[in-house]
Amino acid sequence: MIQRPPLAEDKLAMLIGGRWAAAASGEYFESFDPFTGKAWALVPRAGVADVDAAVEAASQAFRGEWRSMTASARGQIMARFADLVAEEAENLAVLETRDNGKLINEMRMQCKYIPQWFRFFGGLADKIEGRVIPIDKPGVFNYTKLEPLGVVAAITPWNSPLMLATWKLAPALAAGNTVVWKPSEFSSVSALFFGRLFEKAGFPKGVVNIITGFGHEIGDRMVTHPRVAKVAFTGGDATGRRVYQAAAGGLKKVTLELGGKSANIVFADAKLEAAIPGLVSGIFAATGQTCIAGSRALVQRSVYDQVVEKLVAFAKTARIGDPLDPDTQVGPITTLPQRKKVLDYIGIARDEGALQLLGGKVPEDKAIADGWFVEPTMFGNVSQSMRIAQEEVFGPVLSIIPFEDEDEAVAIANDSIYGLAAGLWTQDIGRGIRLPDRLEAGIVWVNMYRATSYLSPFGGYKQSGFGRENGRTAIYEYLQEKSVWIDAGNSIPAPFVQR
Ligand code: TXE
Repeated sequence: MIQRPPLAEDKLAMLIGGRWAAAASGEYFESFDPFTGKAWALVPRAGVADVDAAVEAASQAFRGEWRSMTASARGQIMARFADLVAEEAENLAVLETRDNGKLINEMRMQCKYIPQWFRFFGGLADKIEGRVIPIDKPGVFNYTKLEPLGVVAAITPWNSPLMLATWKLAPALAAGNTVVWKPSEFSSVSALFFGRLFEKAGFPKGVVNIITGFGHEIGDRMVTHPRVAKVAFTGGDATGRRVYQAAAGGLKKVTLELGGKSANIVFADAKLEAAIPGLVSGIFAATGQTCIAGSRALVQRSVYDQVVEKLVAFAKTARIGDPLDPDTQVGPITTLPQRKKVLDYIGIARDEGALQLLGGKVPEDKAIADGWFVEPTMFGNVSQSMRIAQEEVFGPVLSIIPFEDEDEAVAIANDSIYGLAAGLWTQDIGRGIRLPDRLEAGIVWVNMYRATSYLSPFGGYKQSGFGRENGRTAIYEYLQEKSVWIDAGNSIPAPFVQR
C-alpha cells in the first residue's frame, strides 16, 4: 500500500466571506478514504446558519469591489488562480484520490487540466459584448448589456470533485457572479485546499465561499435562499428533480447535469482493436462512477460473440488495487452506500435473467479487503426491458446488448429516459456522419469515448438535464441581458400612449 501521511490539520475549515470558519454549531463529520475504509479527515458540518452566512457574504461581495472591477481585471485574477492550481496540481490530485478513491492517474490528469478552464473563461471575461439595436423609433438609442446574475449556488458530486466544480465556478466568476459552493459530503477535502488558492490569487473576500455539509441538511436552504439567483447542480437525477422543484418556488435559474445510461455502439465494420479498449474505458475507467459512463455496449450481432470474447479477455486483465498506485486500473467505489447500490443492481440483473460474463462480486484479494471494491462486471444478452438496461448504476457494470442494423441500434440507444452521451464505432464515414444526427444525446463521440474539453459544450438531452457547461456558450448560463433605451432626440413624450 502506498503511504498515506495524515493531514497537517486535525480539523479542516470552511471559507465564508474570506474567513476560515468552523460550522456555527461547532460540529464536524468524518471523510473516509475508500481504499482503507478509514476516516482520514474531519470536515465542518455546516448548518443552515452557515449557508445564510455564506450567501450573505457572497451577496455583499457581489455588490462590492467585484462588481466595480473591470472584466479584464477579473480575468487576470482568474489567470493567476490558474497558475496556482497548476503549481498545486499534484497535491490536489492526491487529496482527491484519498477522498474519493478514484485513480491517481485520472485525478492528476483532471487537476492538471483544470487551469485551462480558468484561463479560457478568464480570457472570455472581457469579450462579452452587448449589441446596438437598430431600433425602429426615431431619435432613440437602444443597446444591450450582459450582466451577471448575482449569487450562484454550486452543488457538486463526489466523482470528479474539483473538475465538476470548475465547470461551474470558472464561467460563473468570469461573468462577474459570486459563488457559494457545496462539494459532496463524500469528497469535501480537496475543495477546502482549492479554496486557499482563491485567496492567494487575489479574489476579493466573499466572491468564492465554500461550505461543507450534507445535502439533506443544507441543500434545500442553498437552493431556496432568497438571495441565491441561480443554482448550478451536478448529481443524481432524483436529487436533481428535488433541486429543480425547490428552485421553482423562488423562480431561480437552474442548470442540471444529471445521470446517464449512455450507449457505446459497435458496428461490425468498426476497428475492433480500438473499439474494445473504447468500451472498457467507457465503463471501467473511474470504476463506472461517471455520468458519461458508456454503461450500455450495443454490439452488432454479426460480431457479438467475437466482441464479447475479446471484451471479457481484455477486462480480465484490469489491475484492481490501490488508487494511489499509478499502475492500478480499477479503484474502489467512493462510498459504502454506492457499493451497496452497485451490488444490488448486480443481483437485480441476475434475477432478471441477464447472463453474467465477468465479475459480479467483491474481490477476494485480501490485500485490498479494507477497500470498497466491486469487480468489473459484465452482463450479456441484456434486453431493453431489464432494469440494468434502463437505470443508472454508477459503478463498474456493463450491459451488453445485441442489435441487427443501424435502425435497431438507434432505436435501442434512444430508448432511455436519459440522453447525456453516446459513442459510435464504425469505419463507414457515412454512418459516422449520419448517426450523430439520429442519437438523442448531448454529446456523441465517433471512434472515441469520454473526451471533454473547456472548449466544447457538455450537457444532456432529455432527463440528463439542461443547460450547458464548457465551451464559449457556457458563460451565457451565468449572464442576463439588459436592454437600455435612451432618447437622444429631446422629444416630449405623449403622456397617454405607449411609445
Ligand atoms: O448524489 P446526489 P449521491 C448518481 C449515482 C448515485 C446517485 C446518488 O447514481 O448513486 O446519484 O448519489 C447534494 N438539495 N450520481 O447521493 O444526492 C449532495 O450533498 C440540494 C450521478 O451522492 O445527487 C451533493 O453535493 N443538494 C452523478 C450533490 O447534491 C443536495 C454524480 C450530489 O449528490 C440535496 C453523483 C438536496 N436535497 C451521483 N441532497 C453524475 N451524474 O455525475 C443532496 N444534495
